[in-house]
Amino acid sequence: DQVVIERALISVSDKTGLLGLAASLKADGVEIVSTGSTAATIRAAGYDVTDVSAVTGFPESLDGRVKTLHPGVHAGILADLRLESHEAQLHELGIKAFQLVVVNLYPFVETVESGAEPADVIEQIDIGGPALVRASAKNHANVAIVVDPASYGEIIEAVAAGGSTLKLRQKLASLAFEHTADYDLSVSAWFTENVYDQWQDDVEALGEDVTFEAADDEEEDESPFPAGLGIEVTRDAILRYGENSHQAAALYVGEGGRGIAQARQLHGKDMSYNNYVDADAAVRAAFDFSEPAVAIVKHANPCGIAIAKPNAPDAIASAHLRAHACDPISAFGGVIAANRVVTFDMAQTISEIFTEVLVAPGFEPAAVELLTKKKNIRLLELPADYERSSLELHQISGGLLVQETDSFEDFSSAGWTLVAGPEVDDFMRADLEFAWKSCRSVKSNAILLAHAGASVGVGMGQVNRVDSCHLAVSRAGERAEGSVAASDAFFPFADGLEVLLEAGIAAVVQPGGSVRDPEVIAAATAAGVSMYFTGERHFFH
Ligand code: 93A
Repeated sequence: DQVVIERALISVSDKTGLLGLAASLKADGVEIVSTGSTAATIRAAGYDVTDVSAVTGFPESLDGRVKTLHPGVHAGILADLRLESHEAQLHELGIKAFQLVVVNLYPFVETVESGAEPADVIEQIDIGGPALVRASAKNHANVAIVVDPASYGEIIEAVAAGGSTLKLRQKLASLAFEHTADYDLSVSAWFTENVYDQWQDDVEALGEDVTFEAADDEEEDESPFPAGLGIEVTRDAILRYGENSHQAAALYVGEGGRGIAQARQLHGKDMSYNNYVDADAAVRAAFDFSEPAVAIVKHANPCGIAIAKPNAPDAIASAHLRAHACDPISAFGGVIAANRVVTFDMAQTISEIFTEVLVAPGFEPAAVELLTKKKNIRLLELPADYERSSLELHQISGGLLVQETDSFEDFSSAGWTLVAGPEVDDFMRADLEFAWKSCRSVKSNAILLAHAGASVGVGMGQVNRVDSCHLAVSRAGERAEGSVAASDAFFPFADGLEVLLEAGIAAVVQPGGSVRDPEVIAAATAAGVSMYFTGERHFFH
């Protein structure tokens, strides 16, 4: 099992003991192949050395990133010369085998410790070196791998004694894999820490305060928008992370505001970024109604909205039950908003459904007592005089889009125009008004089917209206029959409406205004279904 050493590959960053090793190998007639500065060091001491580029026929390139990563090198290391086939292939390919590989890796840890910039640290992640080490260690039946100058003495002795023994090569292989594993652990640890540090830097860069200053030039201006926004926000909390775990995030709160950002958390784990986004969407939906209302939101879209008659017994609990019934599958893990105090009955139902956040203007003490027994739910109490911001800000790269909030003030059916079918009765009119309002908090393209003050099918966020119709109808199932439909914007063709008509909807409300309105009206008329135009659309993105 002794392997005679005729050819060695030496590629070392740490040149300790290198010349002693080279001198001894040369004295024993070993051919040495080396990379860049290793070859230069050996050659400068007067020893004969072959450049690795002469073996690969390829220059050391990409600033040294590719030196030994070449089949001319790796086949010479990985050939198992106990097999005739391997020997024959090497011969055919004109590749000579190595019996000794001496490598130590780029000084990654030392570079990190020197406080180098991340880009310089990354350059010190050795790729070719570990490949040499692992290949040699795998093929320890044929190759001795040395990763530490402390082992040079042992290998020098072995060469002088006629070659490496299997026992020595096995020991060296074990050390080699330990070495590359340690190395990779250091690299991995650096990534974790460095990414975390960058988060901290990002958060620091966010600063404590952000002020949208009024611009100096006070031009005469008719718009509701001041030249500067005059909104001052202060960092309130660093969130665990943003929309995803690799995004740093913080909550900034406006002075004197009364929105979701100022809500008081009564119970549960810290609020996350997504919790806030969903809670805001849920509250926005529930607070569009003056009647007791509940909205259940997932990924910023309602999967159930319902209202109850103000004088109904436990109206808010009933609104919740009916909102939940819209789409119980999606409601799992949802964020629930109520626009009234949460009662014990409502709490009891919710305690049986996995819910991320429950937000409301208040909670009955018995409801809090029950829900605080649940570890996973977050309870959020809105400021007593909760108010939505009157402006909506949407960040785009390099700026902010600002718009007035799309709020319902007096959007009753009184201003609608009947364009198809007969006038509806009061019950259906109330449902149409409910559907129209609810549909406003569904992301475009939005189609919402409703019955008796509750959504029964929601089609949201699709890139065409036909798909939203299909989605709403399929979610409603049999409940589509006899329900009313609302569409956040006009039907550009009759196709979407036809999906709803086929499902048996009884009435529809939509903005109107498409050049193809006549076709859409004709489809509703032919089906005997009442259709109202509101003249106003409610996109929501
Ligand atoms: O940049 S690398 O990942 N690409 C390679 O192909 C490669 N081959 C050997 N680093 C590579 N090496 C490493 O270069 C060795 O692990 C050793 O640490 C270093 C020796 O380079 P030089 O002889 O130029 O000092």
